Parts: sequence; structure tokens; C-alpha cells
Amino acid sequence: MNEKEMIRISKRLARHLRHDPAALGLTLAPGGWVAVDALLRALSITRSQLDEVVEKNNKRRFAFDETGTRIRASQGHSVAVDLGLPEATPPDVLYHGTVAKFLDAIFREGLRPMNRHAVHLSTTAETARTVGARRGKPVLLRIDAAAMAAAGHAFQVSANGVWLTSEVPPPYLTRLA
Ligand code: HQG
Repeated sequence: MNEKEMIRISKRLARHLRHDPAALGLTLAPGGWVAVDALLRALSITRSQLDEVVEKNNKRRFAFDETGTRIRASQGHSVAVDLGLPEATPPDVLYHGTVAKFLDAIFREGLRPMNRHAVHLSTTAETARTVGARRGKPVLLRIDAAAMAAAGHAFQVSANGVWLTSEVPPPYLTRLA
């Protein structure tokens, strides 16, 4: 499969596994899982195409269950879903990339999940900068995750290494650049 075709399939997977399964006549089972058979039929793709997208996806956005018969998005959902991820202790510092126009609101009310299910945080400044750059000139925020964890905020880490939490109140945020 060429790169263009992979991206096309990946975008369709992201749309349906995170946001709009109903558009394909699919529903997400608990945990966000969808039967691979049903997905292949709905997207008119083959199992080997799906395997290739899952394996080569640049952010490893999708994962099969241990039987290989079900698939889900590892994070990024807007539909209600409980991924059943265990609580995990975050690194002391995490990063979030955003853009200047959101800063007033962010420093007033904290980082919020907005349309997604959780706030997404990165372990490296570089990744966060890339996330912010999707919207314009990136602005980098440093999150004092150690202090948040000490204060009882729960964190989870997705299968593809994104740290998730339900909010980051302003006292834990510092603007870096
Ligand atoms: C901002 C992509 C105003 C927040 C990326 C962000 C990531 C606020 C936007 C993943 C706010 C939400 C997630 C507040 C947060 N007031 N704005 N209180 N709190 N915001 O897309 O983190 O390619 O839902 O800064 O690479 O940008 O889809 O979150 O700018 O990993 O796999 O509101 O999505 O991955 O935007 O991105 P998003 P995000 P995929």
C-alpha cells in the first residue's frame, strides 16, 4: 500500500473508532472495541490492509485486542468510552502544546478535555510542540504532574504512550515558550 492510501484508511479509522461509529452502522463495545470483521466489511478493506495500517501508523493510533478479532483507537475519542486503562504514576513533568489564542482561557480554567474524553499530555516537549503546531504557532506548557499526582489527580497512559487526565488546573501549568 502506498503512503497516501495508508493515510486515507487511517483517517477513516480515526473518524469511526473515535468519533462516529454510527456512520458505518457500528457501535463501540465496552472498552471502545469493534469487531474486525464488521469493520472490514464497513470500510471495504482487507485484513492485510488493516494490519498494515495498524502496524505502520505513525502514532500507533489503533490496537487489536489479544485475540486479534477486535480493534480500537488507543486514545482520542469524543464518544463516551471507558478504555479501562489502569491508573498510572506519571513522569514528574509532562507537556502540552497549544496556541496563544487559548492561553487566557487555559490559565483561567485549566486544561480541559474540550471535545475529547481526556486532556492529552506528552512526555516530551518536542511531541507537544508538534501537537500545538497543528493549530498554528505552537505554545508549550509544562505540567507539574508530580504535584498533580501528589494532590490525588488520576492519570492513565494509553497504549501509544499518550498521558491522559481529566483536567489540569491552572496552578500546575507553566508557559515555556
Ligand atoms: C485547547 C492529536 C480553551 C487545547 C494530537 C487544544 C494529540 C483549551 C484544544 C491529540 C482549554 C483541544 C490531542 C481551555 C484545552 N480553554 N482551550 N480551558 N483546554 N484547550 O485536539 O491536545 O493525530 O482535543 O490546548 O496529536 O490538541 O488525532 O487536543 O489546543 O495527540 O492522533 O483545546 O490529538 O492526535 O484540542 O490533541 P484537541 P490536543 P491524533
